[in-house]
Amino acid sequence: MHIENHTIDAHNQSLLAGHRRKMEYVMESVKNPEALLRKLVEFEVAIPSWALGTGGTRFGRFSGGGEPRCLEEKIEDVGLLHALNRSSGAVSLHIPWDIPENAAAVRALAARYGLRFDAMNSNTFQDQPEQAHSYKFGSLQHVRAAVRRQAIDHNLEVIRYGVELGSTSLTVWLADGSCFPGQLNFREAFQRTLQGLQEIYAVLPPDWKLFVEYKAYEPNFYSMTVGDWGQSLLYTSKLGPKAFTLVDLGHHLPNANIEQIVALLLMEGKLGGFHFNDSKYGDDDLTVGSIKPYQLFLIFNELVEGMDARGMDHARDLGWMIDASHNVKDPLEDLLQSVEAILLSYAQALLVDRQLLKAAQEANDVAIAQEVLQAAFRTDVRPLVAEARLRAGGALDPLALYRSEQIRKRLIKERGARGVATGL
Ligand code: LRH
Ligand code: MN
Repeated sequence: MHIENHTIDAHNQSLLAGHRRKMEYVMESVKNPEALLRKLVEFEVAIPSWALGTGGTRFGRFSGGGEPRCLEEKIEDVGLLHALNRSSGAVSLHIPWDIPENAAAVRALAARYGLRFDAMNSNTFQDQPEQAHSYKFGSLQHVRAAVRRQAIDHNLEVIRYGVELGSTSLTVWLADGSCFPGQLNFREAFQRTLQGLQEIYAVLPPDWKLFVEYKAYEPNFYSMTVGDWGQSLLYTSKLGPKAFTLVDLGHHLPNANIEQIVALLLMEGKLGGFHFNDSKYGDDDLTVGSIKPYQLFLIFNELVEGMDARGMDHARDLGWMIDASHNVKDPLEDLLQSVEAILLSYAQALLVDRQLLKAAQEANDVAIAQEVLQAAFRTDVRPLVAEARLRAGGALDPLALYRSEQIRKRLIKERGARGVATGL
């Protein structure tokens, strides 16, 4: 499904007057708006290839129809998102759910939509049909060397696909752990896992990064062998300078202070990137910013402060990726809302008056410190994010245009109502 530029222009024309009025007000009330707009135009978020169809739970899955039937149609859908918001210029693939049979052709197709390939994701949490050894009791942690070998070889294969596609990073999320006390020797499981990661790290191409993603529980419910940021940091510190910790917002125990975790990982130079989503209870994989938008703002506040302290490039030096699952929303609408929420939080974090905040912190003026933060959080930056889209050639209101163009209806007509996309 391709959306014509003239369709986007006509949509923008219809909204321009109202947008200009809102921008006039924002441009007066915001310090240095042009610099902020440049940063927003540059900022892009990678779309997960496994979240372009309807997600489900063990209790059921309710397909919305028109789902991509192959990798090429997934790239088409990400291309559509990028045409609408000009901030989704990368795809993150999951292997073997999305094996590029012809990598050169897939790479060329993506380039036609202005897309590049972000982190590759390996999968040693499911048994594939012809697989020799089961991952029931783990992969890199497994007591049997043959299972560990199989898992290491899979990750090397994923790196090979990534090199062909121009990706420069691998995300390893391990479902490994235990469900009952006594099931696992924690020390030996850690050491076997570290050894496996070291073999993977050893073959990383020079310009690649290895992201080690942690998770507090599920599918194991007593221990996870990469269970929290501390354990991930232990691995990445022992692995070397190309290994970093990946923060999936849904992978924490209730009430964890994720913004503090982010600040400290950044301070250590070991923050690799994010899997953005939102949750109320567990790894709910809900729309970004739909449940805890203030937490997302506080995370971006630490990111802007910490990245500037290290002179990092906001758009390029960390992995910005979404990891969500859409049980009741149209997957493309959900992703449009998620990208929007990320850009809104980034824009608000850029508005924080750092001098005023520092002065309040130095004076232990707690009330003013809160006022400074919430002044930014309570600023309506939607016109700024829309303006950045407009300047980048996107739609002022991507969701409205997606609806008015009846894209889902057209996808169902083209692909049918029953197709099931690979992924979660
Ligand atoms: C695990 C996870 C991981 C992916 C999977 C699809 O919960 O967040 O990042 O491999 O979801
Ligand atoms: Mn994730």
